[in-house]
Amino acid sequence: MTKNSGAPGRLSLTRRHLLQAGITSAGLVAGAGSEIFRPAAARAASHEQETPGHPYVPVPGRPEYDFEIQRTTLNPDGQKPMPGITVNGVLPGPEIRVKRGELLRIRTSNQLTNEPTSIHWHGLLLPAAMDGVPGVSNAATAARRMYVYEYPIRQTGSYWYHSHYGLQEQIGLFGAYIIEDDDEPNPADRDAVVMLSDWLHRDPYKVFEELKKPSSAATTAPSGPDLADVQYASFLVNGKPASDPWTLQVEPGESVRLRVTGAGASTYFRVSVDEHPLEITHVNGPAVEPVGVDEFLIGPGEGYDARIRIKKPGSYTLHAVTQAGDAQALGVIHTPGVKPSPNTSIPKPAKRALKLDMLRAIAPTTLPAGKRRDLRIVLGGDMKNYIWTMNGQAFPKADPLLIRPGERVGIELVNETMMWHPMHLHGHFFRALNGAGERSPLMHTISTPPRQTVRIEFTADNPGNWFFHCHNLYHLDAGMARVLEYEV
Ligand SMILES: [Cu+2]
Repeated sequence: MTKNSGAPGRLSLTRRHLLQAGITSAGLVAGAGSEIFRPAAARAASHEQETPGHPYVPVPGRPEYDFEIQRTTLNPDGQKPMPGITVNGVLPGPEIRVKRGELLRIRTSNQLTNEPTSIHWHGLLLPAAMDGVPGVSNAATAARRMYVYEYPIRQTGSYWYHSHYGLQEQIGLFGAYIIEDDDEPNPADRDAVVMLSDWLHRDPYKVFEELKKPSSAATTAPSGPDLADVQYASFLVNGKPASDPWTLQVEPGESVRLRVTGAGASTYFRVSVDEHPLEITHVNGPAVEPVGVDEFLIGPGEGYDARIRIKKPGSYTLHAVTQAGDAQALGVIHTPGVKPSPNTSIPKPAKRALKLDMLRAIAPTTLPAGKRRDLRIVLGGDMKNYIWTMNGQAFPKADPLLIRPGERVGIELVNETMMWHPMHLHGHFFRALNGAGERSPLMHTISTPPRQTVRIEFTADNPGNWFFHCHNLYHLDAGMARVLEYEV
């Protein structure tokens, strides 16, 4: 059974156990009593108890969360108190941990006095009105107003949530979102969330303004790839800096699933663990055929679950090195009785690094038959004015991409810029056409390297208006986005 390190106290019994024990699923949440996790067990029980003479009909578990979105002073690296916006005052926000088949409700209360907010559930297949993108799928939640998100959980894996309003994500409004699988194909003895983020000692809106000033932009084209356009003060693992690192205690012999999320606003990280090869078991949520590597690159909005086997007692540093290679976030994994001792040296790039063409889904992902529509999208940029475009248009001054229900939509993403763009599609999984044929992996975010082309395809099976955009927050705000709209 999986031990959920750091999770608010949900029972980790499987539904099967509960059914065997004759307990209704309302019992699933009984006993969980933390502040941020208020079960609906009491209310649910009055409606959902088995009645003599009536057949037993399973009902979904109904986990509920209360999110209070607040202004907070944050000082994660201990160097400079900064204004932040968080859920329930913590960085990262509280972890959501649910199971497939449940009906999740999150009550959000926007306690900001002068600013709207909106929460996006990143990678979730949900009804469009729950997607949390102001002006695309939802209205923003105004200052001092509430909004209740509720939707069924149709998938499993590691995801996250974050603000989709302005640059709130950069200053703390994000958290982990885990969906457990009772029939996990790539199990581990223990799991741990590893959220990688970047932290500024400046107002991100000022940083953005400066990027937009022609004087600060590069006046000549860079000769090589451009790996970062924002200078950060610190890089964090689960909100903790390298100087006071996040730690995880494990047992020798155990397998540990690290649920690594790229929660930085604009940073790509190279991730490795000292003395431990990594097995990539899940990408962007779904399981893949486990593949052995020594490091992987993860960008904003991407998710990779890496399994390690703790061979012997010790202290092992998890490194998340910025793509530019000049700084790192780190965490320490250690066995009982061994003092966590961070290795602060920056590892050199490993030879055995994960590549897109190494990924294979665990089962065929071939799309059902349907009319085909092919789109070609050129990712472009005007660094002088800091405008980022898709087919020459900068959102919101951009045409929608029209698709029809049931179509198979192919998209060729042609990156003509010198930067990486993690392109994220809301509300759907797409197949990354990486040469794996019928086993092409399912993803919601795919990195397009500088001057390269990637191809994806998906079935238009979730009508609504859906954002498709670069998950570099500054590129998004500078226009690299489009809306996919379903026409009839
Ligand atoms: Cu981008």
